[in-house]
Amino acid sequence: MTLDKQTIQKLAAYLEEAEMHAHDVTKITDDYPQLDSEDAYAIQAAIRDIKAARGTRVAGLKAGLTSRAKMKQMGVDVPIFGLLFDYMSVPNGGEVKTSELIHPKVESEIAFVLKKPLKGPGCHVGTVLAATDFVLPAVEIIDSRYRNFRFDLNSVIADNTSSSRFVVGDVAQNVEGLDLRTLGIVMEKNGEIVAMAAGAAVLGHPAEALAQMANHYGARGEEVPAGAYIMSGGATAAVAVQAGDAIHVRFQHLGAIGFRFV
Ligand code: 0L1
Ligand code: MG
Repeated sequence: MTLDKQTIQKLAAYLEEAEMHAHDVTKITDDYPQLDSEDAYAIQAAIRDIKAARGTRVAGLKAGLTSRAKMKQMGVDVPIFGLLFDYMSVPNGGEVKTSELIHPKVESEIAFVLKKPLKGPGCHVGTVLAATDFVLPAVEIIDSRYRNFRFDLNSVIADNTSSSRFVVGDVAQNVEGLDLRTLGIVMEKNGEIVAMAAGAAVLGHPAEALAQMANHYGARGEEVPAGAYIMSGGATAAVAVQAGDAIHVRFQHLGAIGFRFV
């Protein structure tokens, strides 16, 4: 850690205010280049506390930067982890208000709900599958608070990994007999295919993202609790959207998700 408590609070308030008022800001490492990943996760936790004081609750967890392409772009080989809040949930078939967002992008993901807690270190794909109650299709709407979506790793961790909105599909499946690596996803914007993927695009297996998440929390003496809703990270590329766009995503074995930007 390089920052004191007061600076952590100040930077959390700066990013949280940008999110709530949908305006972009300069990245925090411009002013604090020494900021490390522990500072960044502390800022993210301080954002959670600001929201909790207002009655906002954590609705789930997410892994980000889970595709090789995004990792290469950021020069990292481990994913990052963020929080999903109650007001971020958009119903399947619903609408997302672009006036509440800065420059949204959509990415398709496989989500997990756990029946047992996951406690690292030592979690792997097998541990995760044994602890999984069911999987669901999901779409994440990411919206960096940083100008032009430009950031470095620690800035984006602090900015709660660009969490903004998420849509959960209606088809829950047991993982037994389901090969999440080969599960196909086709994403359409306004009736045109804009991205395609298989589950293996996420770290070779989407459950690997949860294993790394559990190991990350485990190193901090925390666990991923039973019942948690967890998004494993974008399998498809993130596609920019604007008001008027309609998104439709088909997931093999898991049904479809559709919603609009207004
Ligand atoms: O969910 C994600 O993979 C986003 C992580 C943060 C990077 C970005 O905003 O693209
Ligand atoms: Mg994501």
